[in-house]
Amino acid sequence: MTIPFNRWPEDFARRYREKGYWQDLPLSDILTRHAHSETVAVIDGEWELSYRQLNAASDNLACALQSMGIHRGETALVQLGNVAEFYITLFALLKIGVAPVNALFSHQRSELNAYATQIEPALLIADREHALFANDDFLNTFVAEHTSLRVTLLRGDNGEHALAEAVSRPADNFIATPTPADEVAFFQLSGGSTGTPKLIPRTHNDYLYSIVRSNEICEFNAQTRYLCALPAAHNYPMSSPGALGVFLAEGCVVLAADPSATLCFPLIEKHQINVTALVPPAVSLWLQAITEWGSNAQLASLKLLQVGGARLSATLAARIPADIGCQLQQVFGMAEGLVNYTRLDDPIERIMNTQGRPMSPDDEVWVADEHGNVLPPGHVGRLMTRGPYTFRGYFKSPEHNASAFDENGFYCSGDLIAIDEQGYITVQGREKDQINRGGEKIAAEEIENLLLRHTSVIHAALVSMEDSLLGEKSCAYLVVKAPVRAVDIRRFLREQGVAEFKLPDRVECLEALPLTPVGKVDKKQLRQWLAQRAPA
Ligand code: J2J
Repeated sequence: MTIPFNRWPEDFARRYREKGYWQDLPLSDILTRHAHSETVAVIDGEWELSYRQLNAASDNLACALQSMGIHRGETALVQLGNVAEFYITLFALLKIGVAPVNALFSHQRSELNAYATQIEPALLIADREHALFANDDFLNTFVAEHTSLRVTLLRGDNGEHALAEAVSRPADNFIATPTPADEVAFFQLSGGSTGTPKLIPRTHNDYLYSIVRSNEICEFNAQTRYLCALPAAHNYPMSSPGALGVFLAEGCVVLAADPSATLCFPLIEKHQINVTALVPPAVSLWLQAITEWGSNAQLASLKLLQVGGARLSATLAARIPADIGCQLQQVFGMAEGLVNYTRLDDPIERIMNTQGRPMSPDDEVWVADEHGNVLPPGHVGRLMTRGPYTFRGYFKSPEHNASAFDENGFYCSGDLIAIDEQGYITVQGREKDQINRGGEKIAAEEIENLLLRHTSVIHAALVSMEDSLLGEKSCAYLVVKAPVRAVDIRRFLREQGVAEFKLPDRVECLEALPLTPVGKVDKKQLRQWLAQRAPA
């Protein structure tokens, strides 16, 4: 049983292998190559695991899952936060050829249902610490609704679903059964712009290459001590180079539950962290903390700060070397593949003012005008890309894929960019119907569909509004039958089981939504109105 996905054409696959990008190794090789190392791989609070222990724990879980009848070619829905079990589980599943969707810890009922409906998982791994799984009410409904589920393991459970028991039960004659390296290893989550959250099939070959290449550019090595403060399941702290880059290099990953300064600064000092990855709003909060506390002394070991996920302003960028006292690297990436980095030895002007350049010599990136013609350097247009680690289609989404790709397999990310004469990219805006709330992506259509379920709502449009800290927040413009308050709308959405960051920050009611000449909702007009109006 293999998971269907859109493959790269044969001639591309051959070229990527000839150039050594695709190594035909399973992703689990990142860990198993260090199986005998006593070096500390991951620190989660007081819990430290060496590479040998991490590998053994994932062998144990893999073996336990096999004995429960979970086998190669199946899928799993996993929801774990920034805890060591996240990596134990990921490697265990890779070893037995089970492809997970790693839901974010902020995801709720609506997102988990959407993912389970798409992948029909045999296995669910979640956490009793998540409100949904604190008791068995939701679990029972979820298992009843998703009839493919045969096994459930929960972190923090000490009964029949105990994950800890499966992790600690010694593996007995474990034989790894990873999927072939050119098949799906796991699914990444798309930031999305459509009604249902889309899944991105990632193969062992393409993902491992993105990690290997990221390590070369970011110079991760055995001395790397990386703080993972963004959600561990996100593509950025997972692979750019992220925790998997650190493991590949035999460095050390320290986990933080969130990127707050109060939590991260002491961890950086205690564990002598030398690199971490943030989104721009977290950088603002760090700078604010340094100003308030009058010192950056706790950050003395930090050499490199990666910033990405959303546009970093030049003003904020300039304060990183000055106030934090470390080097900045801009990262412009996407879970669909393409990752751009400023290089460590780039001129300072490039590092401050651009989002870097593609990491692979075989990333093909060009800028399209509205008719699909190539634009010359310096002109703003749509980002088009294909390459050795950029996917060829969303999972089971032929219709959406038909519009997201051109006839030559180039993916249109929905970003508006310019590329300069030297190949450096600046992100200028966005065409996709998405809100980037401080790096957290909200698909407008997903929330609009939920808003339309409200009995008072006739029309709904979710648009971005500028925010000094987050960059963007969301505003819901509604046409209603009966008056509604913002709090009611937010409560209603919460009841629909959607992640908290997707709730509109502001709600406005209108007589009618403005329309474009072709009759679509004129979101540009709505955004302009918001920009002109006083803050709520
Ligand atoms: C402006 N917009 C950016 C940047 C991403 C590394 C880093 C980030 C992601 C990520 C990732 C941006 N400036 N520096 O997966 O491996 C916006 C763009 C892009 C979208 C992708 C990685 N960095 N963005 O953020 O899949 O709009 O991945 O298309 O969550 O974030 O979002 P996502």
